[in-house]
Amino acid sequence: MKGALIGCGFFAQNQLHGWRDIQGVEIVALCDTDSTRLHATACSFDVSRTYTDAAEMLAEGGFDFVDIATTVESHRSLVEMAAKAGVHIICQKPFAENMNDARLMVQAARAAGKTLMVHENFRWQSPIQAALKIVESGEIGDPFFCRVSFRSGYDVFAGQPYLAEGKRFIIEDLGIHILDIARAFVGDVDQITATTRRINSTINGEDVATMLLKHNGGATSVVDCSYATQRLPETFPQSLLEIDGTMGTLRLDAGYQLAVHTRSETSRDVSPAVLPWAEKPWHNIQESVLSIQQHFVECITTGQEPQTSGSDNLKTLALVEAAYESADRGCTVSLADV
Ligand code: NAD
Ligand code: 89V
Repeated sequence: MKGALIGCGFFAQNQLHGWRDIQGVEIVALCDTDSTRLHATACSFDVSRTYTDAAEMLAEGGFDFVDIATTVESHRSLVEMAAKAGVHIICQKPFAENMNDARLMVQAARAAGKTLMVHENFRWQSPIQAALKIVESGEIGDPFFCRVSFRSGYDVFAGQPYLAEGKRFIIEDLGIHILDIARAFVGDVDQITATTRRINSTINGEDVATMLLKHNGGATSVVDCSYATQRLPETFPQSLLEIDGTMGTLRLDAGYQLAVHTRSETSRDVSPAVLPWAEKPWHNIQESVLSIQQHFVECITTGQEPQTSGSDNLKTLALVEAAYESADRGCTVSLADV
């Protein structure tokens, strides 16, 4: 299977390592409007076809899928172009700038009959997958409470300076992953109530968000995110879990310690692998990049719908929009209205 990647920035380097680790996949073309980044990346990953214009690359073709690793402003036009060119698409999060764009992107891929998946990789982290397996097995019964918590003081702005510039920050960039994890554990959501704060006065957006979710199936979850939390040991980029079920509880604690309490108690270390190209503390995210890309390839091969398809991701994106609306208006927002 041949692929092309658009956007050779900070995070794309992980994606290119991931593609290189998947047997039977080859990235044959790269595109970036910044020719310095483009050529440095082409040289590191030994890719001979390079383009500064995505339309030109898509017109020349010669690949089965495109990996869109640019920031959100370009996602709609690139997804629509790729769909028109008749290739499968994996697109970074946040999927779109608004719900209207996101719906049109899903329609474009559907009309082309091509797979569209969102690179929503946090649920693919191996500690989260280990916890999901336990909940799905029924071991703790029916989950009625879920807390997904990401609290850190890590300087994300060093690697991703654009995160300090936008009017929106933590819900759109990071909360989107944490909300998606809550959906993976306890399903879709009816209502959300959120509060936000900006603690770091050198950035434009909010860096703390606390969200209360009422899920369709009756569970309640608390999703809390902060980049203003100085803690030792620093837990970046760990998502911690507390799930209470009718027959037991599950906790994913700091340091990737997974504990399950039913009639008996088990606890184990579920630390992610450190892949040869990975670097701590990012190894957890880096391993999930490989896993989600493997899932994408498997879905294309078997024709199955990806877990985090464009259409599935509309529900995560709607939660982001509803959370901002709730925080702005100081009220609970129904997802039916988003
Ligand atoms: P970046 O700014 O470092 O890289 C983006 C690159 O895209 C730049 O080199 C830019 O020149 C290029 N680009 C922009 N528009 C283009 C266009 N139309 N055609 C070709 N090239 C174009 O950004 P980043 O930090 O790598 O983030 C990229 C995306 O990845 C963001 O949406 C971000 O939210 C996401 N991200 C995801 C994770 C994750 O774990 N899933 C982690 C970090 C970043
Ligand atoms: O995953 C992300 O989207 C990243 C980070 C983990 C730093 O928030 O931006």
